[in-house]
Amino acid sequence: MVKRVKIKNSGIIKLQRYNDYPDGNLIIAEANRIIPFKIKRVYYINKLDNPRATRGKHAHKNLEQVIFCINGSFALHLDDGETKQKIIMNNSSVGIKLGRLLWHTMTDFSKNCVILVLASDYYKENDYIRNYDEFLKYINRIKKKQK
Ligand code: T46
Repeated sequence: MVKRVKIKNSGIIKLQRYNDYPDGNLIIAEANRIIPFKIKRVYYINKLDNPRATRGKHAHKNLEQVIFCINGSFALHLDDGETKQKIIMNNSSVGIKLGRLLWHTMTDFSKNCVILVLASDYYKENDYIRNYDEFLKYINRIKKKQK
């Protein structure tokens, strides 16, 4: 797992963890506290048996999320339009914030990989930007407006 995230609108989120090995671990995520928003949706991705599978390849206009790898490992590729970073996700108590306007792609799933995502809103397809050139144009439009 990475020590520092250099991408805008992202960051590392470390959950409280009770290590009771050999009786297992207990890991806690509280909304509006360690998770920086009210959680409206939870989804998980499993059965990632195809080693060449690629998921994500999009950005969100407004949605905020925190992504965890709660079993196994995968590679998370982040891109804020200026900086790119690859993060190996392999620690179930450490999540990465996927803030607004962050192009993200997931690859290199281990066979036992399970991804858990906590999201600030319900599913809305019109919040997705699924084309990379459109993503760059969208960011540039926002930057111009902010000047
Ligand atoms: C994200 C990454 C990390 C729904 O109908 N409701 C939902 O809540 C979700 C998440 C998806 N869907 C539908 C939309 C598509 O027809 O499920 C289908 C697969 O979704 P998608 O191709 O967007 O899956 P991923 O794994 O590429 O992306 C997902 C989330 O969609 C996305 O918000 O940030 O995980």
